[in-house]
Amino acid sequence: MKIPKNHPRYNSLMQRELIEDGVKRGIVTQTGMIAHGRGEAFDYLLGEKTNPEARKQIGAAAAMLVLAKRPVISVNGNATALCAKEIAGLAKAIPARIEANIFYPPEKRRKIIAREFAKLGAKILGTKPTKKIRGLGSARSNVDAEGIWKADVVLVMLEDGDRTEALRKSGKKVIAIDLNPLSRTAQKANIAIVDNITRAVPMLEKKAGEFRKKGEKLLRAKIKQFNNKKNLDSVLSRMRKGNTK
Ligand code: PTJ
Repeated sequence: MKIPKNHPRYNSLMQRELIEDGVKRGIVTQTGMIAHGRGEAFDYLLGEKTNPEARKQIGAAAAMLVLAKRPVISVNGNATALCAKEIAGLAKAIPARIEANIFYPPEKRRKIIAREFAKLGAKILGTKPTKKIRGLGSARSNVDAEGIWKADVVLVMLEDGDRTEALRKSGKKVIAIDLNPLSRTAQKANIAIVDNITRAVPMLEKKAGEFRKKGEKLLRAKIKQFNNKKNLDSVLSRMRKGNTK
């Protein structure tokens, strides 16, 4: 379907098309459509815009990514379908490695995801995972020895479950992008960005570019000032008040 650019719900409809197309091309698991619908509902409650809390969260996250020694951006099917190009741009700006990590079979989807990034000139990890993150029963535990396994900071997006907790238990810092402020992922992350990945990733790229020119002291201060729980509480009260356009 050709969506006219001036359609009031253009962005939202475009995202549906990308997910549908991703399913057809084997990038997105069918359950990814349910995850997307859940995200749409939360995004609606946020007025489908980046709110002041998210701006703070993005600032702290960009500082953490720029200061990291081995940052890794973890991508699944939905993230790839919605914004592979923007993720590749963010990885360059930090700089960070990208690793495919999926929950649902088939495992060959890791290769399909890697091919999508290869088309954009980005070589990613995760097609031959040899290490396992402890405490996870799912395929999400399978990680690349040179990627998530050795990472000090991992950026996860568009997933809920127990991975953030397991990554933190293994000594890593976790930044999560999740539209649900109540999800386990958002609650357990060091920094949760409650925003749509299609808006948050380009903003993170911009901030990371700016922060690379700043001193370490200022970036450390940004992280120190940040309080994940306080920000999530503030997002929740914004949603309850009704933040529609
Ligand atoms: O790893 P894969 O490719 O096998 O796919 C895994 C999915 C995405 C299917 C799986 O992780 C899943 O079922 O996720 P959940 O439990 O539905 O969690 C997805 C979370 O992402 C929910 O909290 C949604 O609100 C949120 N979400 C959905 N769309 C977006 C989003 N957050 C940010 N931006 C979005 N566009």
